[in-house]
Amino acid sequence: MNAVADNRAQAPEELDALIIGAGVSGLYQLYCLRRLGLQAVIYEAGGGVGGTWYWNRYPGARFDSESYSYIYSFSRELLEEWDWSEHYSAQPENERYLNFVADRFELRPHIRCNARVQSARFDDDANRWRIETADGRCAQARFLISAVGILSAHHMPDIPGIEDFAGQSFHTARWPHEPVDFSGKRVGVIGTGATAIQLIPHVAEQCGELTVFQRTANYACPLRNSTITPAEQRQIKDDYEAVFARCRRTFAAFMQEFDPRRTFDVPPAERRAFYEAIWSQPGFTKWFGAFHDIMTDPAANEEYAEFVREKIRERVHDPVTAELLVPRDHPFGAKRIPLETGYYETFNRPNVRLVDVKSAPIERVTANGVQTTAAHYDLDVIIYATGFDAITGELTRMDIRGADGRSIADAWADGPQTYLTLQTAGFPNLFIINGAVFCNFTRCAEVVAEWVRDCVAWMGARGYARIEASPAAELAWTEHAEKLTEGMLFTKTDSWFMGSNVKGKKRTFLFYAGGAPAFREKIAEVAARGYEGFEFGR
Ligand code: NA7
Repeated sequence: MNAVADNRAQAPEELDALIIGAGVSGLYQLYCLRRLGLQAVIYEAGGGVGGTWYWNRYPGARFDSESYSYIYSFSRELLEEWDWSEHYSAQPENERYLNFVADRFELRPHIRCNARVQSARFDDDANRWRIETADGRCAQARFLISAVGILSAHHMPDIPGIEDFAGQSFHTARWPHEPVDFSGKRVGVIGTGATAIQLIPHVAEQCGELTVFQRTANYACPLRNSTITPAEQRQIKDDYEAVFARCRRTFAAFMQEFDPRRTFDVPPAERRAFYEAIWSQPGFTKWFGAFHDIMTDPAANEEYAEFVREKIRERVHDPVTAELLVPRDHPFGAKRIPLETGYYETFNRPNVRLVDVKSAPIERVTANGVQTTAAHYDLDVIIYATGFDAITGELTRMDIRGADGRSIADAWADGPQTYLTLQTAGFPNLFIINGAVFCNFTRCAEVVAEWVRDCVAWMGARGYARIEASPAAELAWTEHAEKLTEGMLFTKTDSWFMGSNVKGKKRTFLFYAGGAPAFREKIAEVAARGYEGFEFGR
C-alpha cells in the first residue's frame, strides 16, 4: 500500500475545529479555541510554523509595519518576554517569534505540519466537515476555519519555457531553506513589486551580475529601518497599550494616520514642507501619513506622486535608468507602496542593469536565460518575484465543497461573496479568517479570531451545531463592500489588490475597504444582536 492509501485507511481524526494554516491568524485562533476547551488542531502545509514568515525566506524579507505594531497584543507576559532587534524586523526573527509563541502557549502538540489540506466536504446531515490532506490524512470537524492568509498562493507567470531553464530558479515565496550561493553568478529577477524591491539590493551585493526585468515601475519609499536600543526596548514595552490604542483608531490599523487636511487647502510652501517631513519619517508615514485626499483626488495624488518621482530621480545616476524607474502609469498608493533600503542606489552599481520588459516583453525562458523581443539575457539563476493569487487564491485552489456540493471556486467565480468577510452562504460552519480587511495583519487577525471564539462559545451555550450566513445578509454585505470602493484610486489600477495580476480572475477590489474601525464596530454589533444575518441549526 502506498503512503496516501495507508493514511486514508486510518480512522479520521475527530475534532471540534480544524484550522488551516499555522501563520499569525491560525496560531492565535488555535490558542483561543483551546482556551475554550475545544479539541482544535491546525493543519499546516509547510514544514514549520509561521505562514508568510515560514515561506518567504528570500534575502531582505522583513516587516514594512513596525515590529511592535505587528506583534500579538493578547498577552502582557508575551509582550514583556519578547524583544525585537529592529524597528522593522527581518524574516528570521519573525519566524522565530511565531515559533516562540507556539512553544510559549504549548500550541505545538496541536499543529500537524506537512499537512496540506486538499479537500473538505460538508456533511449536511451530521453538520460536520470531512477534510483530507494531500497525503491522504483525514479529519472530521464541526468547524473548519481557513486561516491561510492573503498572500500564500504564489503566482508563477505563464511565460513559455520556464521548465526548459537549465540553471537554478526560485519563486520568492518558495525560497530554499539552505542559503543560496550567488557568488559570481548571472542572476535575473523577474518582477519589481514589494518583494523584489526588498530582495534586489541583497542579491546585487552577492552576485556576479544582476539583470532586473521590470514591467511596471513602483513608488518605492525609504523604509528607514534601525536597530532598537535597550532604552528604546524598555520604552516600547511601556508604550504597548498606547501603540495598540493608536492602531485601533487608524483606518488600516497601522500606527500612521492620514492627515485630515485636503491637499489644496494647504498653501504650496507648507505642502512642500509637509511632504519633506513625512518623507523623512520611517515606515508607511509617506503613505498613510499623507493628506487623506491623495487616495481619492487625482490632482492631489499627482502632486504628491511628482514629489516622489523627484526623490527617485535624485538617487539614480543614469538619467535613462532613472526615468525607467519613475512610475507614470498609476497614481501613488493605488498599488501597495513598497518600502526599500538602498533599492534605487542598487541601479548605480556596475554589475546591475535594468531591462524594460514593458517596451520589449519577455517572449520565453530558454535553457540559458530570458529572451525578450529585443535581446537574449544569459543567466545562471532566475528569481521569480511575480507575486500571489492574493486573498482568494489559496482557498479556491483547495477543493472545498459546501452543503449542496458546490465548490468555493465555483461560488466565487464572479468574485468573493461573503458576509462580513467571515462566512460565505452555502458553506455552513466554515469561518474564513484569511485577513480580507485592509488592515495591519495582526491587529485584525486578533479581533477576528476572538470573534470566532465568542461565536462558537455562544453557539455551544445554546446547543447550536450549525451556523451559516444567510444569502440576504451576504448580498447586502457584498453590495455594501462594493459601494465603498467607488471613487477609490485603488480600483483604477491593475494590481493584486484587484486580482488583475492573475489571468481569468474577476477584477474586483479584494479587501474590505470600510476601514478597520468600521469593520470592528460592525462585527461587534452583529454579535451583540445575536449574530444577526446568520442562521443557526442544531
Ligand atoms: P506583486 O506586487 O504582485 O509584484 C509582482 C511583480 O511581478 C510585478 O512587478 C509584476 O509586474 C511582475 N510580473 C508578474 N508577471 C510578470 C511577467 N509575466 N513579466 C514580467 N513581470 C511580471 O508581488 P510581490 O510579491 O512583490 O508583493 C506582494 C505582496 O507581498 C506585497 O504587496 C507585500 O504585501 C508582500 P506588473 O506590476 O504586473 O507589471
